[in-house]
Formats: sequence, structure tokens, C-alpha cells
Amino acid sequence: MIHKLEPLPYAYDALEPHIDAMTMKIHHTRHHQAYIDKLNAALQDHPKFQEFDVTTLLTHLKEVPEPIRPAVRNHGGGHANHSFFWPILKKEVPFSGEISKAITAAFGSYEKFQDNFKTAGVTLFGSGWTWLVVNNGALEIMTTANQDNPVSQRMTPILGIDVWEHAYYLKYQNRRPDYIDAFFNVINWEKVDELYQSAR
Ligand code: MN3
Repeated sequence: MIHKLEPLPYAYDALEPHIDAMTMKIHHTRHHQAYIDKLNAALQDHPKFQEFDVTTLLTHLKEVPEPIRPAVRNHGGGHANHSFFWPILKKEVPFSGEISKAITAAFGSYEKFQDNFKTAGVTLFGSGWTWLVVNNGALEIMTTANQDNPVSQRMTPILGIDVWEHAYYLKYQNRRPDYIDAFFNVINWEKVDELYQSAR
């Protein structure tokens, strides 16, 4: 398949003031598009691997030919991560559903979950992602470097935040903690609940 950029499921300014429209537009039309273009370029001479969706490629990285494996890992990962990220963002969705009970049970309270998730995001050195994953049925917070995705480690992401500087620098400059605080205002808990229920 030729990988393509899907439109966002909302307007670029839909997450204002927490995540600004300019950041969303550049992030989607330039950064995400670039990962897709480079993934397609890497797969160009490997028709067998053009048949698979990006999650399949990332769960079978070891079977991807060595010369293109880093490109599939990085750009395929970039495509998968951003495709995952956009739909889990929405303003004013209350913390609710099965996932709210599971988070409270796993971390003690929503506030403790936020503390742990924020600490993981703030202390992640360099570029990467912080995730809430289902690992053998249990909820865990984890981080990945660069554009690695938890599926490559047999874990199922249900929530994630992009902590690359390009995700927040225009509005928050170097203040990653403020960006993570803002992120908690735009989590689409309905979508996360859906992902949680199908991951169990
Ligand atoms: Mn990004």
C-alpha cells in the first residue's frame, strides 16, 4: 500500500488554547507527512512489504530487510505514532468509562496517574513518547525513544503523548511540563476507553 496522510478528525484550532492551531497544522501537514513520505520511499523497492499496514510492519520489524529496517522503524513508527495520537485528542471529554476505573485501581487515583505519567514524560531525555499501555492485561506507563512504538515490544498503547519539541515548542518553548499539563485537558477518554476495552 501507498501510505497516505489522513485528515485530522477535527479542525486545527479544535484543541485551543491547550495545543495551538499553528503547532497542530505544522505537526500534521509537515512532520507527519514527512514520516509517511520517507516510509513510502523506503518501501519503494520492496513490494512484498508494501502489502502490510504500518502496525504489522512494526510488530514484525525483525522480518523487514536490514537495509530498510531503520527507516521502517523510524518513519513507519512516526506514521503509526501520529496516526494513533490525533484521535486520542479532544477537548472536554470527562475522565470516565471502564478505563477510569482501571486507572484508579492501578495507580491509586487519577491524580497519582497524572503525576506518574507527567514525571515519565518530563524525565524522558531527548525525543520520544510517553505511553499508557496494556501489558499482559495490566496498565503500565512506559516511554519510548524517538518514534519507537510499544507494539514492537508486544504492548498495546491506549494513550500516548508526543514529547518531541516539535509537538510543543511554538507555544511552550522549553516548558515540557506545562505542555504535559495542557495535554491532560485534551485527552479523548471515550477513545482511550474504546482502545482499552479492545486491548483487554
Ligand atoms: Mn510529532
